[in-house]
Amino acid sequence: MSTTPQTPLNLDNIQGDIIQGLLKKVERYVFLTIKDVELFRAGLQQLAPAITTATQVKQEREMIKQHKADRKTHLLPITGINIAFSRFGLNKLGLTEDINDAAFTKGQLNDARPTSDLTKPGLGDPFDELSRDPKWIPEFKKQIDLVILISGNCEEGLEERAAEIRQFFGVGTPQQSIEQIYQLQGNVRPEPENGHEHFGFMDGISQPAIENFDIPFPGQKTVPAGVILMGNDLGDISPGKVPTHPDWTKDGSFLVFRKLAQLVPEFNDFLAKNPIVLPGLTPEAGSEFLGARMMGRWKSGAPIDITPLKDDPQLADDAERNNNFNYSDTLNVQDRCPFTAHIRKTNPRDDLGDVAMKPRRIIRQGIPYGPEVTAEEKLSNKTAYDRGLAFVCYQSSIDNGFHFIQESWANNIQFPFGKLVTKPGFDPIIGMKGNDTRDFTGFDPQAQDKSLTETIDFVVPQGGEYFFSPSIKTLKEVLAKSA
Ligand code: N7H
Repeated sequence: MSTTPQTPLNLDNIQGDIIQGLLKKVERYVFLTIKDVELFRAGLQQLAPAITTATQVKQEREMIKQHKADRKTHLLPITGINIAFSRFGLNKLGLTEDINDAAFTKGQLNDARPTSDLTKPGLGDPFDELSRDPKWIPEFKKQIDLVILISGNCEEGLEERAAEIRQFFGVGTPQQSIEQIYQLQGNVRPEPENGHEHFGFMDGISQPAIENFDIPFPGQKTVPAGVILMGNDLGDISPGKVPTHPDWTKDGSFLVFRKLAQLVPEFNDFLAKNPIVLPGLTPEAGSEFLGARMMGRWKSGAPIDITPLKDDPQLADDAERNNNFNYSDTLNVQDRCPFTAHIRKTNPRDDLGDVAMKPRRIIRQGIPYGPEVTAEEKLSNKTAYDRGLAFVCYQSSIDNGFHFIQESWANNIQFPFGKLVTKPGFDPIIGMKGNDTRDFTGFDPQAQDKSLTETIDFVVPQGGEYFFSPSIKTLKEVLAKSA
């Protein structure tokens, strides 16, 4: 626990999605370019008061808690709006100074292109051999200046807010100041899969707690606010560098967006074909076990570091217990959790220790998109409809956060370092190596260096961009103000 006195967060100045997440059953991401800067600024002045702040989200969460305590079952009509700008958008609005984040300045398209630098393999997205461009949908290869996030508990509520926004920016009139490049709408999956992503695993269980704001659950690590929010105490520094984010970034955060398609029938087919064989385990249970060891949690969300051999849905639902593990008893063995399991690769906890982990923490706020798997897809083991994760995460440094986690951990076959197995392999969920196949070890508790090869990617990046989610003050007093 830090003894340094810290300034409380100015929740009125922070956009609502960053530290707590907009409340949502559905969420639309609208990707736009600015056609006319001055008209856009005028629209932004109207939009700014409608942006959902962290204060509002905090109140809404309390309202929902009360609503549930009163045993009311109808959904409260809550909607939300947030906004974030790419470096193109900031430049158009006159903010051209260096924001001191290489990934943000480069943009995600450049970051996703294959590199010849073996020490910095980048995001590793599959690419077209001729153009060397990542195999993204064309919309994400265009210049995107900003993204507007609209959330709600139903389609109607969300559409009402979208119409309001279109009006601010004169859409469909001669005063139109923006043009839509693309939009993606996500939705929480229907019951009983509510809260689970498309591979079937419960998501959104582990987030860092923010010092001076959250009360951490047992095992939940606390990070200084500056790890997520720029210009805040401690943490808002790159290791070895002085904090050099410009003043106008204070209370803002970088928003990483990735459209990650998930090939669910193919993933399930892979599990079915490679069950873990143990005495007394049926092939179905062996497949479920393999999935749990690739993820580090059972589908219910129960962590395998605590319950390695069988699922425990009660543990999964218990916030006092479901993050209370740190691999400290298994630093060199994988009887419980493989070194390559998705949650161990992306948050290796005591494999690295608190000090090294702090600058690498991110807050994830994504939502699944696309329909449920159809009977026909199940039968053919082939994806016919686009579905996946609208991946969103926040951090005060993309270089230290998302970019580092993807490049240096998920895509790095030697990470975590210093284990008896010197090349644990890729993160079997999100590890990428361009157009090559990927291996991972540790899945078989009885033969921990045995390796499995994924010949196709079950998670396919289809595009994205790096954005900056400004404070309300910067939105009103800098971005919406005429130069
Ligand atoms: Fe991951 N999944 O639903 O299968 N992730 N993730 N992720 N992820 C986590 O602990 C998933 C992706 C992290 O603190 C869980 O909340 C899928 C990227 C981190 O112990 C599940 C995709 C990055 C954690 C998933 C995807 C991360 C985490 C367990 C892509 C960053 C917390 C639930 C389609 C580069 C680890 C939970 C911790 C957990 C899934 C992407 C990072 C189920 C499907 C791109 C830091």
